[in-house]
Amino acid sequence: MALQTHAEEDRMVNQFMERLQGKYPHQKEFLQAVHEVARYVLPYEMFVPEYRDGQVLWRLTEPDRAIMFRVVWYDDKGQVQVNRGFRVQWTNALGPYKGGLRFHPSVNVGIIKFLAFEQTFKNSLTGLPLGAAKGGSDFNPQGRSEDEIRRFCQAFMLELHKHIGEGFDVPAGDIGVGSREIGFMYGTLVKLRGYEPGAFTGKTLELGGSHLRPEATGYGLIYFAQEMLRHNLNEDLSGKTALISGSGNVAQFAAEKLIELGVKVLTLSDSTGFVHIPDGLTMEQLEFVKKLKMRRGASLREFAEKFRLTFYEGKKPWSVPADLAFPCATQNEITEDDAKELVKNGCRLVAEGANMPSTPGAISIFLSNNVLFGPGKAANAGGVAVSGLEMAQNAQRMQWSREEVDRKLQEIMKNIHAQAVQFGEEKNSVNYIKGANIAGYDRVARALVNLGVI
Ligand code: NDP
Ligand code: 2IT
Repeated sequence: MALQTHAEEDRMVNQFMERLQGKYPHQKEFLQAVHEVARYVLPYEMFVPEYRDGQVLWRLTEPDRAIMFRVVWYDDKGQVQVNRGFRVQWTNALGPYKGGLRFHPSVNVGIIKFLAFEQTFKNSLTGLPLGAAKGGSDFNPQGRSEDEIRRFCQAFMLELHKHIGEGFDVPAGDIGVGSREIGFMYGTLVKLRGYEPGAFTGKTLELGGSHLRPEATGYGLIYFAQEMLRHNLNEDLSGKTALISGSGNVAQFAAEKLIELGVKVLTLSDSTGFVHIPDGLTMEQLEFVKKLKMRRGASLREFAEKFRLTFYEGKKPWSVPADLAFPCATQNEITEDDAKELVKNGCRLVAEGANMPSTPGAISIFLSNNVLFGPGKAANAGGVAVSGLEMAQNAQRMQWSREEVDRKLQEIMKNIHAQAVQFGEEKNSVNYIKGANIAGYDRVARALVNLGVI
């Protein structure tokens, strides 16, 4: 087949997106996530007759099913609260539906769809037998007591338990959901159905969780960044400076690994603002943040006050000069202007701990300025990868050592990096978005073709 011109490729991608936009005009995050994939995958799909004729990417723009439900519970004042619950099961072509649950007031069907769509390619990249899903609720845990959080989790599970299970659909955590919430939800499932540790990952060790699952996303992110630096610049992380956004699960353990590797972490942030740490975050300070953030809704202002650091209310950290940036909070947190600021200040690598934290405009700025850019579906895949290892341990009725899980996590992150390089290598650089998208797509596409048109 003749090579297509850029104009032909653009036309094909635009037509594809117009068709999708016609169906889901208001789901902007979902459309954004599909566009980022389609612009690289559609031109590739054209060259593989089984994929093209099977309209594989178009099929992958619809989930297997989307479940929406009412969650009703009593708050501490005895008042009835009503929330919306979601579970979007995208595809089980490669394994059981797999992906986290997010509790955040911004959650709606478009957000859960973008996350489940992204999860499809991410889970494929891990090389493990993992399908894709995402779920959650518009419940806001901030300022809620532990009793309220437990009651909400139980009410949420009264419906969700009908749709999940070992070997079928295996949820885990995401924003607002950590091992405590997983414990409450799994506890409800145990009460309703009996012992079934394979129905959730991200459990505590006592409940059959895996060593290193809490650390996995953050550590994996830094292992991935290490590979990027070595492959492209033949450099190590040691001695560099870094910005981190967020101060939750992913941010905390990205920071921990960076400190361990001799990197100065200059910032952390949350939904109230960011803290500047000119001398670099210490382990003692990080322990304080971990404890502080166990209280959902606690502001980093308390951390700044305790250690006499400057807190920038309502601001993001991207204007602080640093070598590396790790967005670990939420979607679209790096705008085009933020990206320009990062480039102007000499940032050389951005690796996404969060899902889709960079806007399309920001990504263009990074790519056109030769900033090494590691997209979330590759860079943050360590979390779901160790979830996959947790499922393997549960199936074996075994618990592997921390060292063994860490070894496997490092191997998986190296392998994801190698796949992204294989499919993303360009003349003088690696386009990691292209590489991750095509490599992730290729494995799931092959599975879908082998399964027939279903
Ligand atoms: P947490 O709930 O533990 O932490 C989230 C952090 O991001 C908090 O500091 C929170 O601030 C901040 N944040 C959340 N929403 C916003 C917002 N709208 N504006 C500003 N700050 C915000 O979640 P995780 O660390 O688990 O998740 C962070 C990101 O990483 C998400 O994009 C998630 O999808 C992604 N991810 C998570 C994985 C995991 O295993 N947990 C795996 C792969 C990706 P505050 O404390 O004020 O609420
Ligand atoms: O975005 C993600 O990959 C996660 N929140 C983790 C999913 C999982 O099933 O471990």
